[in-house]
Amino acid sequence: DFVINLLKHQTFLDYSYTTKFIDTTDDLFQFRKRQDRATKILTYIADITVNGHPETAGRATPPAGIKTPTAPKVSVQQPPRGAKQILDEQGPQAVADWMAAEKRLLLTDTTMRDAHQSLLATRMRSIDMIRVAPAYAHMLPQLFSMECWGGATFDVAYRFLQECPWQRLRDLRARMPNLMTQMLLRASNGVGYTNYPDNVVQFFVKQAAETGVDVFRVFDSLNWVENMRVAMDAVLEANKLCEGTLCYTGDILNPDRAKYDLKYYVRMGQDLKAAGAHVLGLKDMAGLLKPASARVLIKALKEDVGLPIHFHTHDTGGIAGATILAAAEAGVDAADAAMDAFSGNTSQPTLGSIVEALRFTDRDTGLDMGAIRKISDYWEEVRTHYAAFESAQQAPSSEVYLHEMPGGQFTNLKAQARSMGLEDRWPEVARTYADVNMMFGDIVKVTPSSKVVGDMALMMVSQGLTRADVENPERDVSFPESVIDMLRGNLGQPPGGWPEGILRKVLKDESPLTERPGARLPPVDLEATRADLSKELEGFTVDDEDLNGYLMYPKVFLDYMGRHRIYGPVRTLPTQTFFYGMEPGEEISAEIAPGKTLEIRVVAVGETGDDGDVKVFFELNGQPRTIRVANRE
Ligand code: BTN
Ligand code: 3PY
Ligand code: ZN
Repeated sequence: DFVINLLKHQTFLDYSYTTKFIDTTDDLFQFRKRQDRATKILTYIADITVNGHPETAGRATPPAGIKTPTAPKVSVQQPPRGAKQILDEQGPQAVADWMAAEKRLLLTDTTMRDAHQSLLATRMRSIDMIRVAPAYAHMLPQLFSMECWGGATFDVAYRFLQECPWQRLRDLRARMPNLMTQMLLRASNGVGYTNYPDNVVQFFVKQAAETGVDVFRVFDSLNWVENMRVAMDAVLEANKLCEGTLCYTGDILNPDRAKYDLKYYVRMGQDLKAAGAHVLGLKDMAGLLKPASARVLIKALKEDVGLPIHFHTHDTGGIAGATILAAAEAGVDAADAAMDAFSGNTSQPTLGSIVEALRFTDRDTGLDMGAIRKISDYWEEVRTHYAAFESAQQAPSSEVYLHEMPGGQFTNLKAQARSMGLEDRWPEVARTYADVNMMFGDIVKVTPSSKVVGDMALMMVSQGLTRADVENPERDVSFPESVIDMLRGNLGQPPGGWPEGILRKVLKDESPLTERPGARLPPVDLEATRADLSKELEGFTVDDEDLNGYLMYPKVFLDYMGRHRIYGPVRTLPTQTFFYGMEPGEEISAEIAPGKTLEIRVVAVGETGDDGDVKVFFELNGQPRTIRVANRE
C-alpha cells in the first residue's frame, strides 16, 4: 500500500521530493493509521513511559515536576546585523580583516557544542538549543560566532538522541540570521574517529557549508598540517571562514617539554597560514595553557604568523579565565567561552565573567550583561533536565597538568572507567594516561588520538600492566585495536614520528604507513553508495545530508533510520518526555511540522497483560488513543 500511495503522490510524480518527503508527508501512510507520525510519537512516549529510556536508567534524575524551559522573548523584527553579514556580503577574508581591526575581544559562545560535550557527555538535544537561538540573535548580535556543530555532537545526535544533526544545523541557522555558526572539524577524520577518503571529507565540508556552517575550525589530532589540507581546501572552496588550528600541549616555558616549544608552534602557525587559513585557531583542548605562557605564545604568533588568532581553552584546572585575560592583553583577537550555567570545570570559562572583567578596558567586548544573565538563566533550567549525564568533575583540578586529558574526553573516559569497574581507580587511570602519552613519544592528545591513549590506559589499568611491562620486548601484550591502527599510521604522523621501540612492539615486522592515509584510500563512489543505501532502506530517497551521515557512520546512521521509522520525529518532544516519558494527567505539545502541533495527554497507564503488553491511554488533540507496548522490564 505504501508503494502505491507513493507512486500516486503528486510530489513524487513531479520529482520534487527529497528524503524529507516521506517523513513529512502523512498521506502516504493513510493506508495504515498505525504508521502516521503522531502514532509513532505516541508509541515512543508509551515505550519510554513503560520501560524507561536505556540511557537514563539507574542515573540521577531531574527534580520532580520539572517544566519545559522558557527562553527570553524577542521581538518579531529582524535582529541587528552581525558578523554573518560581513561574511555573506564581503567573504571570509573580510571577516578576518575585521577581526584584526577590532579593538574589542570578540567572543564565541560554545554552549551548544563544546560546553555540553564537556559537561554532559554531548547529550544536549536540539530543541533546547533551537528555543533560545532567537534570543542570541536579538540580544547578543556582537558575538563573533556560535559554536553549535561538529565534534562529538554529530554522531551523538544520531546514536543517542534519535535526531538528525543536519536538521539541527538548519534549524539553528534559520533562527540566528546575523550570527556566524561554527563547527569543529577533525580534518581528515571528519566528525569521526578515523581518516576518511579525501572525497568523503570534501563532500562532507561542502554539505556542512550548504546546510549552514560559516566558520570551520579545522584541526588534526597529531598536529600534522599535511593531513589538514584536504579539509582546509574544501572550506576555502566553499568560501567559508577557514580557521586552521594548532593544538596546544605541554608547556612552552617548561624546558623539559622542549618537543613543543615556542618555535614549534610558530612554525606550525606559519604552515597553516601558508595552507590558506584565514584565521589561526589556538586550541587548548585540555586547558594547559597558563597565563604566563599565553602572553609569550600569543605575542609570538601575532608577530611571526600575522593571522588573527582565535583562542579556545577549557577550565579543567580552574584558571582558564586568567589565561583568557592574559591572552586578551597580549592581543588575541577572539576567544571562546560558555554561557555561565554551562561554564567552568571541563567546559569553557564563564562568558559573563569574562565580559565583566573586560568592561571599562580597551578590550571591552560590548556584550550586554543583562542579556547574558537572561540567556544563562534559560540554560540553567535546561541543565537540570540532563541530571542523568552530569558526570564531570565536581571541582576544578590541577590533576589536568598531569594527565593532559581534553575536556571533551574527560567525561567520556570517566564513564568508560566506571563501566569497566575502574571508577575507584581513577587516579591510577590518570597517571597511566600520562605514562601512555610518554610511551607514544609525547603526542598531541585530542580526538581521535586522545581516545587511543585512553583505550591503552584503561587496558593497562584493568590488566595491571605498567609502562615498563608494555615496553618489555619479552612480554606478550595484546594491544587495543585503536593503538595498532594509530601506530600503523592510519591517523597520520606525529612530530618526529613514533618511537621505534613501541612501534616494533605493536607492529612486529609490519611496516607502518608514513604517508598521508587519505592519499592511499580509494575515493568512495558516492552515487553507487547512495543507490545501495536507498535499496537497503527499501527505496527511501537518500539526499546528500543522509548520504553524508551514512558515509561518516554507516551503522549508526542505519540504526537511527530503523528507529526513526518506528518512533518518528521524537526530536520535537520536550526533553523530560524524551528521557522519562509522561505521568498520567500530564500534558505536552510537540510541533511535528511547522504549524502542525500535537497536544498530547496521558490519561492512564494500564496493567501489564498476560501477553506482556501494556496499554497506554492518551488524548491526542482531544481524541482518545490507545497504544500497546511490550513491557520489556
Ligand atoms: C539507544 O538505542 O540506546 C539510544 C536511543 C534510544 C531509542 C529508543 S528508546 C525506546 C526504544 N527502546 C530502545 O531500546 N530503543 C528505543
Ligand atoms: C572533538 O574533537 O570533539 C573535540 O572536542 C576535541 O577537543
Ligand atoms: Zn574544546
